[in-house]
Amino acid sequence: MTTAEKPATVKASAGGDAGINAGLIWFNGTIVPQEEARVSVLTHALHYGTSVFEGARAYPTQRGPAIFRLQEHTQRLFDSALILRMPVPYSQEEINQAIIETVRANNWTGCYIRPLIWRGGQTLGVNPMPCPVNAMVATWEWGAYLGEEAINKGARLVTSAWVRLPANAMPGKAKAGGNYVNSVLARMDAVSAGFDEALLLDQNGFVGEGTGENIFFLKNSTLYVISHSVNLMGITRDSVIQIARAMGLTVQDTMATREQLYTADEVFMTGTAAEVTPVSEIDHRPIGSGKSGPVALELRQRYLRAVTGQDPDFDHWLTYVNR
Ligand code: PPE
Repeated sequence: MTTAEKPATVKASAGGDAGINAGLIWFNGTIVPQEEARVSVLTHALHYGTSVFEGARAYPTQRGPAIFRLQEHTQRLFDSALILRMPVPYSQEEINQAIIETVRANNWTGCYIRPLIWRGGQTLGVNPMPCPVNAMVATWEWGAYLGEEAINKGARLVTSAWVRLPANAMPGKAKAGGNYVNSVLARMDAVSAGFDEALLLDQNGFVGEGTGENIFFLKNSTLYVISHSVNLMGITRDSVIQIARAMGLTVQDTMATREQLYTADEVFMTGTAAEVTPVSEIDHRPIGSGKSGPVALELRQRYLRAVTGQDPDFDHWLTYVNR
């Protein structure tokens, strides 16, 4: 095995996050350099996945950086915490302010935003109740989630052998750290097999979601969006539904089997990180023309206009960082 083929092993005494430049991090109420935002190896969340998080983005606009749907992200973060019975030691307004301050402190024009709330170290053992609840907000620059090629040529998906979390096993609507082992397993298999992303089905074989995206498909001019069922209620999903309706498309919520995706005119995925990413192939079947679909690309353009403050109809979605 050559060095290049070796799997990455991280042996970093500093914690192994050197590949991410997060600059200044809001850490339990104060802004500190990334090197100082450290936790103990006996952190409960590290052992049992007892964390909840968000993924939001700030985009450059003519009026400086703006955070997209900030309150909706904070609300979902608190909903996730409630589901996991984690008492958050901050108000929603304090978390909103922490996010704004972190973007401002780093002078980003645009960035990805990762708030995280987790059970710290006090006792180890499954019961998290004695462990203090911590919070942080980190930001960094994050480009095309599945690469530029996935946008231009369309992403190539493969149905995963891993099933999307059954509702009575894990709370899929909580953005909880532990839930993401499901996504991690599916993503590793897909990438190792040469695909861009995995398609997860639910326990009954219906289409669930990607490892970090919701799924839409277009058939005979109707836009179908996979129903919430076991999936995360995506904020991008909701935004794209509203944008599609505003452009005159009929949008319908539905359950679907995988062959409905195979035979769709277009398929695309939505997510904060993925934005709107067209899908060109699933399980070796070309979707529609086998290229990025025109409706997906149009919705992507309109979404990018909305997030960058170029669509007055959706300006209420933006929180401007410099007021
Ligand atoms: N499903 C899952 C499982 C999911 O993780 C995301 C977001 C979505 C749907 C779309 O939700 P929304 O971002 O509100 O539209 N995935 C986040 C994490 C990605 C990661 O790799 O980490 C994201 O896009 O920020």
